Amino acid sequence: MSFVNFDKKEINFKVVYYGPPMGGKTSNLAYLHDVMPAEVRGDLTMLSTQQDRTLYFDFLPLQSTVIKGFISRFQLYTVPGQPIYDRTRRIVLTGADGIVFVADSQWSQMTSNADSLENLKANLVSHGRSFDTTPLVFQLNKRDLPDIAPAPYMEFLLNRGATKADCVEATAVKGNGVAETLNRICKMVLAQFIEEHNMKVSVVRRAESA
Ligand SMILES: Nc1nc2c(ncn2[C@@H]2O[C@H](COP(=O)(O)OP(=O)(O)OP(=O)(O)O)[C@@H](O)[C@H]2O)c(=O)[nH]1
Ligand SMILES: [Mg+2]
Repeated sequence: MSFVNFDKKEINFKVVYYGPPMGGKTSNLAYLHDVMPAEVRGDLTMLSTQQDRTLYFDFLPLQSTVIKGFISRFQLYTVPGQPIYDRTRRIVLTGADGIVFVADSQWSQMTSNADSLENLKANLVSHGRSFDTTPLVFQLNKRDLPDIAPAPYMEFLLNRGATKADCVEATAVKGNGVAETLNRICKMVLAQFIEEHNMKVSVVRRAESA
């Protein structure tokens, strides 16, 4: 959940990159780290195996826009995609304000995408969260490869929540679609924060006038 530090005038948001093994989650953070100006981004922490598979998580903090005098900081995490690391995924998902689901566009990976999406839904439920109300962007990654599913087909398979999520086509290793994905999820997270904040204000006002 977003964390407001009134002393430092900061709001911290957590965005988790989720998805099937080898889908390209770590590649998203690696690209962002490479292209973001040094004054905007912190260090990229990667906890991986020798084969570059994420073992626990990757972490990249970014400083973003100012809202009403507060600096918003987005803390980007990836989960390990390999099925055996489910407990770790659940822990990393704790308190996520937004999720980027990095799907692998190769035909051979459609079952893996679907399994990972079901796993995400179950893990959100285990945190008492609803899949349909959590800000979410589907990134259709690896669009550079042959034998990929058409984007509308993938969108049909993945994007059937009550609230339709955004879909972005990407080639994370080349950086295509990576910034757009991040922009979209950050906007959704900020919009939800502002809406929730206003809701609380209006509830207080109603109580005062009663
Ligand atoms: N051709 C192509 N390869 C990609 C793309 N994105 C990632 N890869 C490759 O896919 C492999 C896995 O990428 P990662 O970013 O490590 O995937 P991950 O989702 O973090 O994997 P786990 O941590 O094991 O869950 C690497 O060899 C990447 O270079 C892409 O858009 N196109
Ligand atoms: Mg990884």
